[in-house]
Amino acid sequence: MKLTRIALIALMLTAFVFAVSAQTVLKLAEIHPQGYPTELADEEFAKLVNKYTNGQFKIDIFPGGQLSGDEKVVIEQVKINAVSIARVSSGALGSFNAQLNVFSLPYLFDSSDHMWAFLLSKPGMKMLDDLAPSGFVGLCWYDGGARSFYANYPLNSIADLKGKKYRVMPNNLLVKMVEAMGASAVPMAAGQVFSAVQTGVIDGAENNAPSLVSFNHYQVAKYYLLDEHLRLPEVLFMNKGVWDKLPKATQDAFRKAAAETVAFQRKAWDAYVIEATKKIVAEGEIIVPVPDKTPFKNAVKQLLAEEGPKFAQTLADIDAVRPKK
Ligand code: BDP
Repeated sequence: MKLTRIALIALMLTAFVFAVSAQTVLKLAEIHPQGYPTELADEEFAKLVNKYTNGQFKIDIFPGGQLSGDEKVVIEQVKINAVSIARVSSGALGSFNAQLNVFSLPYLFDSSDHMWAFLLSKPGMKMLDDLAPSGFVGLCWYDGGARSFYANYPLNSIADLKGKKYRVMPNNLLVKMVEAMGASAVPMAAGQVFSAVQTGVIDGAENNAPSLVSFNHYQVAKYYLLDEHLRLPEVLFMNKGVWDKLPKATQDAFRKAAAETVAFQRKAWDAYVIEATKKIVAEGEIIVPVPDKTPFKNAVKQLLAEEGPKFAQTLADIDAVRPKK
């Protein structure tokens, strides 16, 4: 009897010591390599989480698509908690959470300022919470700049897209967008684009300048037409089951850490857009500006008329923060 009690006390003591000293390690997946603006923000997030949880939580970052070069697979990994946290594009996440697809509507925002005015507004922040039914908790938004078409043949106007094959992220709305602009859409993972362009399976793709560098696409697609059809915010998010088990104080620490990385990432982003653009120009990329985007906007008018009503409230909220011209 006495022995059992001693054993019980010993067990409780061990459990207590373990609970105090145990460190929980969570994996974070990132498709971009070390030093890329979102990866730097992931690192900052990990550092702040560690600090605000007094070392109880450690976040291990797997950059450069180490866990998968396919963001769809990464999102599935977060869903089953094979990976607890990831940073992905809202274009990819839109296939898992229909509301996010509003960002896949072309020419949604007038500018980066407009996008951020919305993302940081109440309805914009609420979209992070609204990932819950998909099994995720949104932590914060990051900048993903503006996306434009690039190809392995000269690109000067929308007419040059006609009949060509362009890669899109696996998302039906993005397929429809590219087709409305006259090209055939080929959904595939970012990690496959380089060889697909190189071997002529596709003629081009669409992305921001930093991604042309991070995926080396500028090496095989020398023509970049700055039509800026999309501004897809990036999302840092995690598995909801893991989140729900965290004590409130830890959840607050995660939220505080995430919120503090936003300004950090935006600054790193702006600097890297300039650096990446300089790099691709130096490497021989032909960049064609598109001062008048009317032909592109006209091409997607019908699509917007069909898809817009699905996002009526969000579109009204986005309109409400549109900067005055
Ligand atoms: C980049 C995003 C990345 C996406 C990629 C893509 O940062 O998350 O995976 O585009 O096109 O801009 O798949």
